[in-house]
Parts: sequence; C-alpha cells; structure tokens
Amino acid sequence: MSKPLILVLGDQLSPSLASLRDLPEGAVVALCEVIEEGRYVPHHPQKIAMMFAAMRHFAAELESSGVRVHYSHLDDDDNCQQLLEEAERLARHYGCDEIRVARPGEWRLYAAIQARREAAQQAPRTEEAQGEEAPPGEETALPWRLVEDDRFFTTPADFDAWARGRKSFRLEHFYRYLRKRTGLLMEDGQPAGGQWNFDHDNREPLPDHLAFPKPPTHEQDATTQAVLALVASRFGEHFGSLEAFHWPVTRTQALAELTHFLNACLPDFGRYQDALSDQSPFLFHSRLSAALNLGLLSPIEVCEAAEGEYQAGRAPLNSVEGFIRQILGWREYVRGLYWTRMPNYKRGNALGATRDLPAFFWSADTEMRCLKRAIEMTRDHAYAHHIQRLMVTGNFALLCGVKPEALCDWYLAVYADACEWVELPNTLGMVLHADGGLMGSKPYCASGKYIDRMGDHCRQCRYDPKKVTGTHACPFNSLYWHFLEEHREALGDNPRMKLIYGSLDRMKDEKREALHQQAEAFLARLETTPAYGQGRHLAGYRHSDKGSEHRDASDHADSQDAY
Ligand code: FAD
Ligand code: DLZ
Ligand code: SF4
Repeated sequence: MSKPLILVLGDQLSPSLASLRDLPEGAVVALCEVIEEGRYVPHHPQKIAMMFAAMRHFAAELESSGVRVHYSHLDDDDNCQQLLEEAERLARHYGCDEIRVARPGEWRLYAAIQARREAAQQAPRTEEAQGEEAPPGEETALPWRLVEDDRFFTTPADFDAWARGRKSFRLEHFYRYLRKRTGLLMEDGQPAGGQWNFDHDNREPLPDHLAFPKPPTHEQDATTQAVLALVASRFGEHFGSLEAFHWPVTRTQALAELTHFLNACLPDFGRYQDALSDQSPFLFHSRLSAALNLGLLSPIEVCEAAEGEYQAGRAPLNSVEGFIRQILGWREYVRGLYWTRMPNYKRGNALGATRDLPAFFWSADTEMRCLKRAIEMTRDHAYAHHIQRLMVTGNFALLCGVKPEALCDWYLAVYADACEWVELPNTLGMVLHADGGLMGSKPYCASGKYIDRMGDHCRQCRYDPKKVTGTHACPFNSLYWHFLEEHREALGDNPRMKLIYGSLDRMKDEKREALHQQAEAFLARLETTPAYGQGRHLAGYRHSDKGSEHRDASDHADSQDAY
C-alpha cells in the first residue's frame, strides 16, 4: 500500500483537487511557503499575502476534516525554501514512498517535476533502500506522480483534440464549441437570444457621474494579520503596497465576492466592460480572477451563477454572455494554448521587440495620465482591469517595442491573479502579437483617440489626445503611426489593417516625417529599467527626472488631427 506525500501548491486550494481524492491511509498533505516562489519574479506583496493567508486557511480546513497536513511556514528553521526540494525533504521525513501533485500552473514547475520523474525512473528505489536512511546528498530519487488538474472545463488534451487539424485556433470557434458542450446559455440547441456574441453592446464609454458599487471588505482574522506582518517584513521591498489589502482568502469570503458581483455589478458589467475610469479601479468588473485562480471558486459554479441571474431576469443577456465568454471562452482558451504550445510559445517575438521595460512601470512616475493611474491602481490594489492591461500599459509597451520577457515578468509580478498559464498568452499573444498572430488576427494597437473615447483620463492629462505633434501631443498618437511604419512588412498585408495602412499611405510626406521625428524623440528619452535582479524593481525607485519623457519635445507645430 503506497504512502504518498501530496504536495498542494499555492494555487490549488480546492478540496475537490484531483490529487486530494481517495487519500490512502497514512497519506500526508503538504503545503509549503518558500522564499524561492516569492522571489523568482518580484511578486506584489498583496499577491504573496493573499496566497499565504489562503494556504494557511485551507490547510486548517483540511486538518479539521481529519486529513494529516504538514504546513511549512516561511520562517521554519528547517524549511529549505525551494518548493520541490521541500516536498522531497518532507516525504523523506514522513517515510513516504511517492510524491503526488496536480499539474502546476507554470511550465517552469511542470518541467522540473518531469525531470525528477525521469530521474526516479532511471534510479528505481529498491525495497531495501526505501527502509534505510541514506547519508545526506546520497538519497535515492523519490518517484513523483503528476495528476491532471480537472478544475477547468477542459484539459490540455481536450484543447489539443479540438485544435488538431484546424488552420486557425480563434477564440470564437473554441467558445462556441464549449457553449454547445456545456449547454451554458443554450436554448433548444441554439445560443440564448439567437446570437453567440453580444460584443457590440459591450463597448459603452464611461458616462459622467456614474456611481460604482463599493467592493466588500473581509474580516482579517489572526491568521491573515500574521501573514500581512510576515509579508511586510520579508517582501516589503517589492513594488506594491499592502495597505488596501482586500482579497478573499477563504471560500466563504470568495463566495461573498461572488454574491456582491451578481447583485451589484453583473447587470452593468457588459455595457461598461471596455470603459476606463480615472477614479475607480474596479468599475463593474468581478475581481474574481484571483479567487478563481487560487481554486477558492470553480469556473463552473461562477458561470452557472451568472447564467442563473439571466434566467431569473435579474441581469441582461449582453452582460451575462459577456461575462461567461471571459471565463468559459478566454480563460479556457489561453490555458489550452499555453499547455499545448509551451515551451516554444515563450520564445516568440514575432515583431522583433528589443526595448527594456519603461522605468515608470515600477514608479508610476509619468505625466501620461492613463498610464499613471493604471500603474498607481496596480501598486495600490495588485489589480487593474482588462482594458487597462490591454489598451493602456499593454498598448504602450507594444507601441514602444518592449521585449516580451521584460513585459511578461512585469505582468507576472504585479497582479494578484497572475499565474503564467493565463498571464503569458495574454501578454505575449494578445498584447505583443509576439506569437505571430496565433491568438489574434491583428495587434490591439491604438492611438490616444481610443483611450479618450473610452473614459475620462484625458481630461486630467497634460497631453492632448487630439494633437499628434508638438509638446502637448499625446505620445500614443505618434507612437501609433511609428509602430505601423516600423511593422509594415509584418502587418501591411493583413486584411484587417488595410484601412489604416491606407490612411498612412495617403498622409503627406512632411506630416509622416513629423510624426516619425516626434515618436523617435519620445523613444530616445524614454527611460528603461534593467531586468529583475538588478534592484530597480524595488518600491521607491524613481527614475531620474519627473516628466522627462517630454522634456525636449520637438517643437513641430501642433496638429489638430485626431486618430
Ligand atoms: P472580469 O472583467 O470580471 O472578468 C471575469 C473573469 O473572466 C475574470 O475573473 C477572469 O477569470 C476571466 N478573464 C477575463 N479576461 C480574461 C482573459 N483575457 N484571459 C483569461 N481569463 C480572462 N488574468 C488572470 O487571471 N491572470 C493573469 O495573470 C492575467 N494576466 C493578464 C495580462 C495581460 C497583459 C492581459 C491583457 C490580461 C491578463 N489577464 C489575466 C486577463 C484579465 O485581464 C483578468 O483576468 C481580469 O482583468 C481580472 O479581473 P476581473 O476578475 O475583475 O475580471
Ligand atoms: C506565487 C506563489 C508564491 C508567491 N509563493 C508560493 C509558495 O510559497 N508556495 C507555493 O506552493 N506556491 C507559491 N506561489 C505559486 C507558485 O509560484 C506557482 O505559480 C504555482 O504553484 C503554479 O501552480
Ligand atoms: Fe493617455 Fe494620451 Fe489621454 Fe494623456 S492624452 S490620458 S497620455 S491617452
């Protein structure tokens, strides 16, 4: 009879987890806080605190249901501070004969586990060796067993089967396939409301004086308070503040967030899904991604709850369909892409981007108001909504040619919901078009006109979204045309970009040259930051000269052209 050690990772906090099913007598469940996981990118302190607090609460719940649990605290003297090594140490300590783990959320860990499995297969443990204590450094390899994580609508094998033989893997096709397979928002085999997609109803800009729902707060018990103090002392130098910590760290708290979303946000979720607000970080968004990714909520229960609101007449179809598409569609789709394309996916850089990360991504020290607010909200809440990630920080990085590894590390570090299986395809594929168009048929590039239309940042900005050259011109405008010029070879023949390249071609030479000069001058002044590990990601880092990105802006005459 085997005696396994079950390693439960920080984002596997679901009692129904495949590796926790049918536990044999004597099995030990281990959860391990380790420095290595907290530092491989400089995670936002709120993200680390949320994970540790949720892990501690989950371990206590397992224990109270009779499971034998070992919890490695970060400050335990014997904690070896590396996840897989710590699991092996514990397995030896408890005399376990194998380590079981559900598929992790990052290729890095998956590959390390596979390497250990292979090592164990090459050096099988004999009956005698299992009983003896080997001298330190000479232990025989312990067998690792990986089980599929089935807390999703699909497995990577399902995605692979769907994708096989297809020329393109667009989200819309996968989403429709999953709608049919699950029956979500289906009526007599047809999509509810006669349409698969209500996107055109979901692009309303922000009206003036709109009131936003106030998010729930959660009691911070002694466990959570201890974690907040620990994280402040051990990771306090990372970018991000702990002050406004509000994340749910138990299933009960996560369910309270879900109820709040269904009652107060879902009815307006659809129409303001793409809106930008200078004041509100959350608008009508659910803020459920972190709880979903930790495993406190399941995607199925969340989608069914939203569908129930439509069926009960409490939420309109455009909102409910828009919300379900994000979870049933995008979330599953990016996960399938990730697991079926890695590790090569991460090497993609189809547009040949080479720039380091702009320094103000770590300081919010910029006069570009939309970027400043997105980064400030990120710092204060470990959160920014999708349009801020895609069309503000992401769009800026795309237009400036920031290299994928620099941008991916930033997104992986700064958001409470960040895990590579979901972060990487969104950053590398959706934002940077670095996968050569596998995920999106065209890049999501936009000028200041888009940001102006969708919200109220521009009214509070020193730049003017209607100007394209001159000291007051919104930098997004010249960068946009510069980007199109730079990538004509890769994008010029794209049918979805024909119209915009037509406008570029019709532009007078002097104007094109003025735009080019404006963008080049901006890029020459843009301060960047070295890769993580060289210290400049730390809170309090400020680049040398506030507002320097416009310091010697060209004095071309302002143009009133808007794009
Ligand atoms: P809502 O707007 O309320 O949406 C509902 C749910 O749909 C989310 O909770 C999330 O689970 C899911 N969802 C929405 N959009 C996406 C998407 N594009 N891909 C996958 N799931 C989606 N999401 C993460 O969970 N982790 C990440 O690390 C992450 N990194 C991102 C990086 C970039 C550059 C971009 C553009 C997007 C990223 N996203 C990521 C997707 C999305 O921005 C977040 O899921 C969303 O903003 C979370 O806020 P919310 O829960 O209020 O979402
Ligand atoms: C993100 C994170 C952090 C900060 N710390 C831990 C930890 O101490 N222990 C742990 O099990 N997981 C942690 N994680 C999450 C992992 O880095 C990793 O992203 C997931 O476990 C992949 O499924
Ligand atoms: Fe952003 Fe340009 Fe608007 Fe300023 S003017 S908020 S930089 S889009």
